[in-house]
Amino acid sequence: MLATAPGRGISIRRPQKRQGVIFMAQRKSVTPLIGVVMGSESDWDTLKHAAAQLDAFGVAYEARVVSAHRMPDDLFEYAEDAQTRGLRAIIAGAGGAAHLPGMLASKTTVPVLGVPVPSKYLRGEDSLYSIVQMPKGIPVATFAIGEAGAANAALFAIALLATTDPALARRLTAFRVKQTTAARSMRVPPVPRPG
Ligand code: RP5
Repeated sequence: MLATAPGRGISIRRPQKRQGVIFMAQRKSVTPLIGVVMGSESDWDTLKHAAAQLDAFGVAYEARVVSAHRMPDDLFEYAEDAQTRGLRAIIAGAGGAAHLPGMLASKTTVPVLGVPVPSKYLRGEDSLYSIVQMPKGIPVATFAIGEAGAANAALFAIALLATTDPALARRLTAFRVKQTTAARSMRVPPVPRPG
């Protein structure tokens, strides 16, 4: 099966509440390859940057709220079904105690990419330490706090898929070349002469 469906229209649905789960930005009639899950709808401001990156590469994904401490049974079910549903990676973002990524990882062998969400009082340092400090045996690949981490988690997931999808690999290379070209054209303004 192709990992991506280039050229197909993306159907962005309005967030829709169903049994405590929010479904967003799902591609019609394409099996999602990447799960984007978060502990609260307040995390979407950060996780939407992962979704946008996946969209930009035409990678099919699903986005859901699966709160570890408020929906533990849903979390277990999501993790247990991930492999059979065809998910190739799960991007999991949470803030504060942030046990969502680690708990998901403990219940599935599908790679979990953790995104620390900025928190109100500790600016996401709590989320980062919580996600990155997994004890030996259950890994969570942990990214930067906030939107850069979310976008990079998506780029990492794309790189994983690209190992078996040459068309996607070419798009990833083109993306890198574009960034390089943009950086090479950057100029700094001249320093004003004193006096
Ligand atoms: C965590 O608590 C979520 O991941 C979120 O970052 C944080 C706050 O959640 P809300 O109070 O905004 O629902 O579970």
